Amino acid sequence: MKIRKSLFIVIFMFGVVRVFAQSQPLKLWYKQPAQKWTDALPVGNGRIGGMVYGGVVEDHIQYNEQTLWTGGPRDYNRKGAVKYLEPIRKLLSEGKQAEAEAMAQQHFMGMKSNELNYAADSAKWFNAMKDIRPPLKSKEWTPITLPTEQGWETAPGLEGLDGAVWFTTTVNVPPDWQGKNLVLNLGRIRDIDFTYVNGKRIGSTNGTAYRKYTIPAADVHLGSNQLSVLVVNFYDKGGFTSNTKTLSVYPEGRESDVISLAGAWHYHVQDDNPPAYPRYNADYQPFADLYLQFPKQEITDYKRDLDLTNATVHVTYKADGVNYAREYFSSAPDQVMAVHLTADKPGKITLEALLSSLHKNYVIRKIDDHTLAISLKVKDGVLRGVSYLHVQSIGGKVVVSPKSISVTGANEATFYLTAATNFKNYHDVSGNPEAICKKQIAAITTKSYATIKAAHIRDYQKYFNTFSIDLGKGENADLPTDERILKFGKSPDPSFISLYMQFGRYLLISSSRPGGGPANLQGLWNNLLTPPWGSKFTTNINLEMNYWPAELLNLSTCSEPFFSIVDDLAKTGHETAVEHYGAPGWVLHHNTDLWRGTAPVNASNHGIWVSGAAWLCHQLWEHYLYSGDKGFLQKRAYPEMKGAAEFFVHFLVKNPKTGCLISTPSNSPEHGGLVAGPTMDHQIIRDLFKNCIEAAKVLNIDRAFADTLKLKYSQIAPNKIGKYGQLQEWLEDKDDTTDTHRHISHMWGVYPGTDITFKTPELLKAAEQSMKYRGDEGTGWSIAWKVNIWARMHQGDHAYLMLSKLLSPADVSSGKEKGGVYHNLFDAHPPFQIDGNFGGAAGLAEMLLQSQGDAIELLPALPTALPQGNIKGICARGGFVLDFEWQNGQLKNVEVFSKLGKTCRLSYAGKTVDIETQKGKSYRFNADLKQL
Ligand code: FUC
Repeated sequence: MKIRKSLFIVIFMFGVVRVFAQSQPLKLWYKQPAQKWTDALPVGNGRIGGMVYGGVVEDHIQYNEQTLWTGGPRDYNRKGAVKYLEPIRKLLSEGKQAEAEAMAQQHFMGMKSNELNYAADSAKWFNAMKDIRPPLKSKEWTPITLPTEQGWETAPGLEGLDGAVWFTTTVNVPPDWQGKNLVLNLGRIRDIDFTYVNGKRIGSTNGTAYRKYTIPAADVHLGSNQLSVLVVNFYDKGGFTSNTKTLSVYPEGRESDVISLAGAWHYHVQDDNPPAYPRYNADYQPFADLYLQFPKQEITDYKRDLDLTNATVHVTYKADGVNYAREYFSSAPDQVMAVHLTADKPGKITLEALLSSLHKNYVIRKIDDHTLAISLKVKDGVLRGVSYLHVQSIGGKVVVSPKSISVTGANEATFYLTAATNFKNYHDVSGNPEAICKKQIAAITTKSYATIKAAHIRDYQKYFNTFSIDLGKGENADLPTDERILKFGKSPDPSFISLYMQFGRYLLISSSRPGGGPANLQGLWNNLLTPPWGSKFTTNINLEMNYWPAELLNLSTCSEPFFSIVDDLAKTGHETAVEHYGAPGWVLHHNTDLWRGTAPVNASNHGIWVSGAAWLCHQLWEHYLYSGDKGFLQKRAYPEMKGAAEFFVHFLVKNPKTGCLISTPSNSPEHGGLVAGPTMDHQIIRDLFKNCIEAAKVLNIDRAFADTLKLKYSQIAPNKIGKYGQLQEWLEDKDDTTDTHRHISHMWGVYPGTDITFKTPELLKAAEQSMKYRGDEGTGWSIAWKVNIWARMHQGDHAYLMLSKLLSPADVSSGKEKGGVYHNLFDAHPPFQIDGNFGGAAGLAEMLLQSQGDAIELLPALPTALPQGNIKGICARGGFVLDFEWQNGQLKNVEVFSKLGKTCRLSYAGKTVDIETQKGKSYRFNADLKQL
């Protein structure tokens, strides 16, 4: 076999050289530019992320910097909340859930930003708005098409706007309407409207009600009538949000005689500075947009791709006999995003580069003859951002104006983009983004594009090439990715599955790098000022799921940002433990953000969930199991695990009915309201106690504390089987077998926990029953979780079925909320949420190898659909890295590399072998697990 050198990579591990080949094209590719954001291709260096549209006449790279969020350092805890803990518990124990939730909502939820001043400030602001009379329309008014179903923010110029906006149009009244009252139908308006006809107010409504106003006949003129509406919007989506059919006017009683008002209107912003709306959590923000505008040309042979083997995006096309090529990447070593433009004939690169931003407060300025900058400030918060765009060209002419960079007749041109904010850490915003950008651009000006690109690829492949997978090639393998998605359910395409897994690894490497923050709900990529769920960190499944593939798929280093957010949360979470529970240690509820808030947020029926810290700690312990890193355990993980356990030692209370310890008040994530004793909590707390006991033993410390935990462990309410043979989600046997809720929290003990295994067959059977009742549909992350759970149950075909659902096309969905993939393989919750990408990649691995028990199980849940394969670099607990092959659904051979020199127990098809290993050595076995 001829070996292509470029495909081979050398990895040094404990002095041993391991060489992995990536065996098939690992590309996402398309025959057309992106139309939508979820068609665009992501690049990222763990801090600067870009979404490349690849348009021919206008290219667009929407970009992010990981630390640009709304808000600022503040106390998220509600002083005195602890006074209500016992009363809430008491109400719950008396079966008064509604009363408990009401009390908790009023007194126990965390503090919102600007909560104390908002009522007075907004009343004052609103009073100033509400009496403003309709101004006369002038030339300054901007055209707009109404309605804007997704809010006025979707209209150019109104992005992110909150405040008061006038809208106006003309109603032409025909002669036969004269003398009639008219009915004006305006649909839903967010949030309040003041509606005028010919300067006279005819109605005003506050809230989501449909607006249907009567215009008295006396106020209607024949011919032209001026309709003016002042819309006051306090936060988020604003304006006329119904569909086109709604906006209309007709004479009373003659509904069919309707004039549609949908279409051309004009607007004028009255005031875009309402007081900051109170928020529990901050939102991750888009940074800015780079536009590259090219001369109009007829083109052919367009292609756009993302190459996962070297983390570069390409656009190529032909025009006028010239081959054009663009290459894009985000470099970690040089901390810049690069866009490199070439043509195969000299002097053909001509374009204008522009920067803009959705943030209202932004300024573009010229830095020098090769550099343009954008400075911006988030609206509700303390963060500022700066970004430099620097160009280097060969041949041609470069002109930097105060607004843009133009390149004319160059042979090639390269743009380097930096971005930074004043965020230093969750309590320090004294950073100097200008200085950072300046330094980074200065550092690259002495380097060639080839050098910067080579450093990027070297750095990226250090991560990426620790693992490879080949599941065989299907008949759709050569199709563009968007077409491949559509065909996936219809004909086998195993290399699409391996591509999806490697794409998950690509996303983790691109969004989570040592020194940076963890991947949020959208990883690193967000184009909206008010993104879904704030694009923050949701901790009742989502943040944890982002890191499921890290250890297993040989990307342990990418977990560092996860460990660092835990370091922060253990500090802020201590304050919450004190203020809300009067407890030692630390607690985290179901959401956090850049500022590391840990208090309960949103509604009391799901925001009071106490097990976030304990779940995060599960992953700290897992890191120790995979890496054997005692220093990490001693200095970082154990103190945090201990803190989380101390909280629960204090928090757990005796259930008067059973005498067992229970977690109350809490919630089975987002299901069933505020309760005492959800099953998930008990599984997670048991796991935490067990791991703490084990860690104390490894470190030979805290014997007395470990004894306390042992005692408490045995007293925690056990998993219970209910009347339908199901695993009970709650203390009471009240599960509804027809309920297909997306959260499957009581399955935590199956995956990622180990409370329920083949050693507890009755419970495992009950868990399976619950999974069947819950069904196979769900949001992206829910389906991804199900892949892992069915794999843990050794039901490969069911796990595969779930994986196929995760890979179903999101863009042709029936309108029903279901998971799938967008054209760029981003996971659809819907909308986009990255956890499904990560959970899916981990789920496939879980089908091929498991090591949560006493042995490393090979092919524990191999589906019939994947009869052959070859995997290299998959990791197992105990410090082992495995390469193995299978054919006709049977193991062919396996090689185990030992990083720590521990005993290795391998198991396959009923056979088990134990071998003593030496650190840094490999061991080969045949299909019968006979050592070779
Ligand atoms: C939880 C889930 C939702 C979504 C959100 C970010 O609230 O229940 O489905 O994933 O997090």
